[in-house]
Amino acid sequence: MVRYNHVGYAPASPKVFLLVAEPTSFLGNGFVPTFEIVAEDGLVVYLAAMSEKSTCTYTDEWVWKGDFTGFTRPGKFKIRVYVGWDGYVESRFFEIAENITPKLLISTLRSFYFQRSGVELPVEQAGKWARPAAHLDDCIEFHPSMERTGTWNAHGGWYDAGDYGKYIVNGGVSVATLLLAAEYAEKVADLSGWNSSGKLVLDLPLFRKNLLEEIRFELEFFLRMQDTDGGVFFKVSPIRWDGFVMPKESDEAQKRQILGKSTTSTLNFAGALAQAHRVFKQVDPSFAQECLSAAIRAYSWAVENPDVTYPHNTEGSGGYGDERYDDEFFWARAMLFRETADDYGAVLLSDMQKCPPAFGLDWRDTQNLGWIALALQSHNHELRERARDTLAAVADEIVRLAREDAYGLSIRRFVWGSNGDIANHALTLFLVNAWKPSTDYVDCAKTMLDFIFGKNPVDRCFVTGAAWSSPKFLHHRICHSDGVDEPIPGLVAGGINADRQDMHRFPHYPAPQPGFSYTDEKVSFASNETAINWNAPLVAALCFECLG
Ligand code: 9MR
Repeated sequence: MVRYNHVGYAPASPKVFLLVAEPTSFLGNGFVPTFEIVAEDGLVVYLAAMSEKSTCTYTDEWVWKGDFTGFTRPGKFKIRVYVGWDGYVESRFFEIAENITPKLLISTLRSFYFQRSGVELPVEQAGKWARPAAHLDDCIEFHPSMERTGTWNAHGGWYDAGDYGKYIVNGGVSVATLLLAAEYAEKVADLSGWNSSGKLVLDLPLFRKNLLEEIRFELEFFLRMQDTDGGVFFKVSPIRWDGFVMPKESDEAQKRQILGKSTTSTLNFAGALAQAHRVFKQVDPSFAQECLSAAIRAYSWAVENPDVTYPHNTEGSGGYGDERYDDEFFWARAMLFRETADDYGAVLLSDMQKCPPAFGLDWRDTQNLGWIALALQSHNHELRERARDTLAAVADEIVRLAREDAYGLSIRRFVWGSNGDIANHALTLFLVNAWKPSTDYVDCAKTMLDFIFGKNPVDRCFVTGAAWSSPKFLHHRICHSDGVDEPIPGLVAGGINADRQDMHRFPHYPAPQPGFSYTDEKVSFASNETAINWNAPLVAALCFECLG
């Protein structure tokens, strides 16, 4: 009945938890529970009343809120709530510690290393999750629909999710999101001298090195996916869906192929590689220049080929189908404008009108990356202020919606990958906070992250290896075939998905209400798969939380 962050809280973070009960329970009208924070030695260290109850529409629960933000002492504690004259319910022990967020940041970033395809993960780095190189993809054929002979080198890149596909559209938003984290990590190091303050909870130079290496691994794959005419192939996938086997066995069982070249994949590439120029120009100017030239060539291809659809073949791979191109054009143009100051002025104004910002990023709706690029560029102050004000209005709306919701969320539907949406809304708040500081934004974002780490209707921490309640049976081929009991750490499950597209596989969802649409079972690809575009905003949001 107690809903809280199962990993724990940083001392200075808001600490809000919930008590939930069915409306038919003994907790009738007018009853206001009290709660205690109990230390490991049994001593009560904090005591307060909970707020009046409200209701949660997606779980049909009564919900009371408890707040112990004022308690900041590091240690291990549990929450005890008195629910009657002599009855109480308790949480498990959780931590209050400075290093909670840095640890989560490092493990969620590291999950990208474990998603690497085509290379060996040696035991010195991967430990018990070491594996040999497979899916080299350095000499693969084109799908028959492309009517193209010959072979292509599409080596490297991250696996998308629990499957062995590699998709430019989803890789693009993911790598762009990590690039935002990298940009911010750089600024903090430059501006604050934080490392010398004595409060070392994160080894910033090392973290930045890891982050840039991981990003570059994907970018090098991206560069290989550009055709000689500037267009960018859409995806690399096996011919049929793989069973739950390791990459090596998948290689023995079947071939892999390149599929499609579309306007969306080409513009995703252009946007991400233009941003890569910004991030890498200090550390490796020639690589940065290579990224920018490739981005410009890709953008020119898209201008000449403005509505080339995605490959509709989904045998062995996901669709990532999207036939609206305005938002990708906006993203690519805004990032190129930021890097080159070339005159996209008039077009960008019309892009802004056509593509109002969303609450967060999505593989399909990418316009926020355009807005963010404009908010961060320095060539045109008027555009910058307009973008900042527009995004600030979005952040205000996120906070308003989150305050209305029993669990503190601004999403209004749980879709496939809802944890990605939640992390993305948090990331929007952190980003806007960078130019318009507000504790409302930061507190609201942190509360959303609490949801991902346990304060949710299904009483689960959604990130592998992070807490006692973390997923054990992720829909992830490697996790089920590597012979290691523990799943690869740092992977976020898609989470609650009211659409339950996997009912034909007979998953055991705990209750019929939409808020209970999650189950930690391998068959539940609709709620229990992981994907890089859900992990990336979580990494970025944690990065902002740590450094900001
Ligand atoms: O995240 C994608 C979700 O928005 C779509 O509704 C769903 C069905 O098309 O596909 C999801 O993406 C999957 C992709 O197609 C293949 N790799 C696994 C991805 C996560 O489930």
